Amino acid sequence: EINFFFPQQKTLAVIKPDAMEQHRESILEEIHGRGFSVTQLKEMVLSREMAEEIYKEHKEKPFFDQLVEFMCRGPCLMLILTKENAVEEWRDMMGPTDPDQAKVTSPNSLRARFASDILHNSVHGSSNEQHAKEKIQFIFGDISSDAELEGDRETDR
Ligand code: RTP
Ligand code: MG
Repeated sequence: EINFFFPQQKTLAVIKPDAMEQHRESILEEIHGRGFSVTQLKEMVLSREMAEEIYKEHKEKPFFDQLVEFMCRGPCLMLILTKENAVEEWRDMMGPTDPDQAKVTSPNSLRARFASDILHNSVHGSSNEQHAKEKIQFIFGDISSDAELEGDRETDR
């Protein structure tokens, strides 16, 4: 039997302030149900500066100020999700940015079910692996790889 090797990938997922009270548990259950490992998790109220950094690629967009304000209005849950193809799979689970579109094209997606509108759309996910690495580093600092963590545990015994 041939064993194919699928490398693990990490992505940054955020449960946005609009979804924290009502939908946080359902979203977490679904994340686990789809086979993601949550390798780090942190609840925090983002500062303006942090929200601007996370979304700096959108600095020139007309919705940038509203977006930053929204992201700072209450606690967010920041998660590192680990799985094969995690970036694409998490975006697939989220669905399109606009819930009105999501309801048509991806009715089972998180945004179709939990988002209120194109701004207040319940979840964030890195758009590519490079962004995932940068934003994870920004939010969580230097994280050891799982292999390194295993190694540490080995020497602790
Ligand atoms: P995200 O970055 O949060 O995962 O969302 P996304 O890739 O699906 O969408 P993106 O274009 O990166 O936009 C980032 C977030 O900005 C808000 N937005 N508002 N009012 C508007 O037209 C508008 N467009 C985008 C949403 O919160 C979106 O998720
Ligand atoms: Mg985006």
